[in-house]
Amino acid sequence: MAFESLTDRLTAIIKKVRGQSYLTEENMADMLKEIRTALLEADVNFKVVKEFVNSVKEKAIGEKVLTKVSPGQMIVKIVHDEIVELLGADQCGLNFAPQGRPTVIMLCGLQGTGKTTTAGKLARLLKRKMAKKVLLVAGDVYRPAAIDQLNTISKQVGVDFFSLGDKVNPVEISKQAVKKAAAEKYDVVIIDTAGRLQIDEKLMDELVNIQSEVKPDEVLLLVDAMSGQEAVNVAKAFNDKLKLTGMIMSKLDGDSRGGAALSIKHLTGVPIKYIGVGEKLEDLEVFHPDRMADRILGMGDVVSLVEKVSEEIDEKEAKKTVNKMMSGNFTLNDMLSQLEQVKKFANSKFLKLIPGMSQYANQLDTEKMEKRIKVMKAIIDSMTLEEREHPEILKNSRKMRIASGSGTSNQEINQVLKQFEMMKQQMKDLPNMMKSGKMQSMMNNLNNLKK
Ligand SMILES: Nc1nc2c(ncn2[C@@H]2O[C@H](COP(=O)(O)OP(=O)(O)OP(=O)(O)O)[C@@H](O)[C@H]2O)c(=O)[nH]1
Ligand SMILES: [Mg+2]
Repeated sequence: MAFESLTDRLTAIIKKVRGQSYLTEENMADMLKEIRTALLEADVNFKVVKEFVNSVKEKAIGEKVLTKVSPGQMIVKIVHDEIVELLGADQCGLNFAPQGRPTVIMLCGLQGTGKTTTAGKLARLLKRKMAKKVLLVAGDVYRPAAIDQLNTISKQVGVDFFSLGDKVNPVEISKQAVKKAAAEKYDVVIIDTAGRLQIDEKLMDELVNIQSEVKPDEVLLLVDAMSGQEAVNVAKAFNDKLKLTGMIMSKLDGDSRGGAALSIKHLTGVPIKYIGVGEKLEDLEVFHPDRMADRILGMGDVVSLVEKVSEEIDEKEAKKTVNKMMSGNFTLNDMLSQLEQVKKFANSKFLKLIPGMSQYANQLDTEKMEKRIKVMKAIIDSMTLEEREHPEILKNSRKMRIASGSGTSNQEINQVLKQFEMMKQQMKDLPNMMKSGKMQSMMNNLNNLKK
């Protein structure tokens, strides 16, 4: 069962209780049972689930529920706080070395968990957000092309790259890299290491040797969110040998079993420091337990939403469009840029983070939307400025010209115009729709783009 479904499920459960004025033993038992099932299906370890459910129950019963707060609100808060507690009450950043020597970060984990990609993501983050001078070190000499992969990534990020080829052993490579970094005043050294399909002695010994040679400030384990329960055993094994300082859960964007995050934290005590939310180098986020709990509960993650949006969408541009939309001066050009943003939005999984919107996120088919937007763009590009501002002047002769200019048909142009009229109308109605919960009809219309 997917991580998203856990969100949906808990949302549904809480909705049930929300409607009731009293929290009875009976309706709480139902809810706890469903929470239990949902957590188990989301791959949270059964021991963790048992403790979790018990502690929610204890707290709920212990509290006086018949106060000003509604029972529903209370349960939401208790469940929320429990999840935060389970994930680690505070967010924790990276440990940096004291002034005068570079911080050394070693990434480890099974094959394909995202070590190399995350090395690049971390380098990008450290460079851009903290202005650090970073050296990426190719410590995987076994997989063919691993060195090239990291080299390419380092170029994309714009940080330096260190390799001694594939004939020197990774312990020596790491040692020399750190030496160079100290001499050349790098702030951070990130060592990418080799992965294995399963934990094996040789891999572990090598990692232990690198660790004792260069004494990393951070030993971070990459855990693939899709790997489910098994991830717990892997994390335990790595932690036993290496005393991990943290873990990074990758692929939380996918159809992932995020329940493992809860279990690993609970069973190993190793804090989750970052999460990977996509294949691109910017898809790394600081892990916030409270936000994650909000997300699990479907309450929306407004803070990280705002951060992301302001990073990727030009706020002024968006404001201009919104004002235009609301005032009714919405043009074809606006529609195009609007759809581009919606697409960006849906692609970046923003939708899931907006309170109440997670249930709609899966309904958007972004690929088809993309194709449709291309056609639309071709059509609009073939219009004159006047036509774009006043599509009502588009009669047959003009449409024929546009069709041949854009390689589309009369019918497709009519579709775009119809879509435009619809959106224009909806944009005017948007404030009311938000209030009256008519978002579904808007989603249906967005999906009309699919054809
Ligand atoms: N969707 C998604 N894909 C990711 C994420 N992180 C990594 N990937 C993808 O996972 C695949 C494996 O990533 P790598 O970084 O090469 O993994 P690795 O641990 O270095 O693999 P080995 O070196 O072979 O052990 C690549 O296709 C990445 O693009 C993530 O957060 N989300
Ligand atoms: Mg790799």
